[in-house]
Amino acid sequence: MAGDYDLVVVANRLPVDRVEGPDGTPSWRRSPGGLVTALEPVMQREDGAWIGWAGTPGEPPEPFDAEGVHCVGIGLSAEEVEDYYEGFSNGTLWPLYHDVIVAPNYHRRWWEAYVRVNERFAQAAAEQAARGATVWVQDYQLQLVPRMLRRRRPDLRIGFFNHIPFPPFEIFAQLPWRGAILDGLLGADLVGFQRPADASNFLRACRRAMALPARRGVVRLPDEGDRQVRAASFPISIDAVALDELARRPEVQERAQEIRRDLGDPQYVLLGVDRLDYTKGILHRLKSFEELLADGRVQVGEAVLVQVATPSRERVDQYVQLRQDVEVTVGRINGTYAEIGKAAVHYLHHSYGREEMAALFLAADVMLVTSLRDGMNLVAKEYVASRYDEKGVLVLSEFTGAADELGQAVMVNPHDIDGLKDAVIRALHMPAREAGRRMRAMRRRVREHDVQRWAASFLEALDGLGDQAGTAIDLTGSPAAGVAR
Ligand code: GDG
Repeated sequence: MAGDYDLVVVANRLPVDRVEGPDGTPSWRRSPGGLVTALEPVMQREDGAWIGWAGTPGEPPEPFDAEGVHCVGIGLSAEEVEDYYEGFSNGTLWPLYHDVIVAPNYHRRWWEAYVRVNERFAQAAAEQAARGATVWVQDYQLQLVPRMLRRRRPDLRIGFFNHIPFPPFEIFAQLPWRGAILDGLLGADLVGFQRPADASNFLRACRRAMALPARRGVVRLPDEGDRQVRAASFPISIDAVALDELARRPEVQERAQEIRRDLGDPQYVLLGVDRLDYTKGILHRLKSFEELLADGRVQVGEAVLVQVATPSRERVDQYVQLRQDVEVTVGRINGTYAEIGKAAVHYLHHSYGREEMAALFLAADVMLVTSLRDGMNLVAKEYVASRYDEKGVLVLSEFTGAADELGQAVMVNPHDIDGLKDAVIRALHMPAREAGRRMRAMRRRVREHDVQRWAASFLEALDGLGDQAGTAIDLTGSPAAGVAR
């Protein structure tokens, strides 16, 4: 029952969005995500297939080819979208894995849907993968797929990458289905995480919940002939060169100047760009800015905060609540401090094109990334990659994966509002030479560790494991992955 594809990516979403032409004819356009950028070259070279949900409930589209990738759609009923996606993925796992910032909900019906949908993804992967192929499963929505796939196809080489944090065992232990999730992941040959700390948390969970020998980045499975599963960190990144080039375009630079003019030519532009998600620390950011205005340490007209909050998961209760809280807070700040023609906060609840994002990054003197917990945070890296002029200061939460790499940012603990306020003032007043030195160092890091290198290092590590007859994958660059203890 083997298929034709030597490399199969399994992700919650397909790498394309459905668009309708003026006459109503549907077509597929590449979605802007980093994962697509990272994998596109290798998918094209390796005869790759991509398995994912098309993003709307109902029957899946027929398999189709787009941008050199064979796309296989998975169908989800409206009820499965509610239970598997909004429910178990985003109402249980997402808050649990982000240190229970909000309380996770545990519902057996959600779990049953998660199992059922994971089976469907695993079955599709089993049908597409050629004998000895490599299958790369992405993220927390599909943690059971590695095991389900191995049962069907023991000949495959299976990798899994978790884009969000893996929590400490004391938190993970809450999950009623913790053993099943770990067993699901242990179906893989290689389990990748953003930070070494996430890999360590996973290994500890294997020891504590499964009583398995798990040391020095390897879990041994005595019941499976001592098969070994490797766990390591592979910090994800962005297409740094593409963003640098975009930011250098004259029309993007002009747009950046126009944005500053439209904001009333303030001395300081502060910027936040996030999905509207409670993990991103948007309320903490707003509170510190409000207090700086109240204390008179920044003045309206002199400084303005632009907050892009991209709509996200709008049917999940906690996101409805967050949106209300953010909008009440922005309204209060502007009501109290704004003057006619001089807003304190520009709150933008929409998503923008890549050019506009690059122009916003260029227009911002200070970028505020204040996540309470974040697997990586690509926005921090995107800001750095756009600043070809070596200007601008990044204020970065220590609770992001990016903080492991961007040590020259102004680091903050977003829970410490006084510390956050001081960090913002420090960023606003940082001498240009110091800001330039820090930005140069961060730019070097992001350029050298880009998303292509991330994908190559994961696939190389996977390819170098085990004795299954995997197809060798031709990749350039050979960065060492971090091994967790
Ligand atoms: C998860 C993990 C991890 C946002 N608004 C617009 C827009 N974006 C783009 C950003 C960035 C991406 O979306 C968001 O990535 P982040 O990494 O910041 O955050 P999550 O969405 O939470 O992603 C995270 C990531 O997976 C990858 O592994 O880093 O920790 O939570 O690229 O630029 N892009 C455009 N318009 C918008 O309005 N074009």
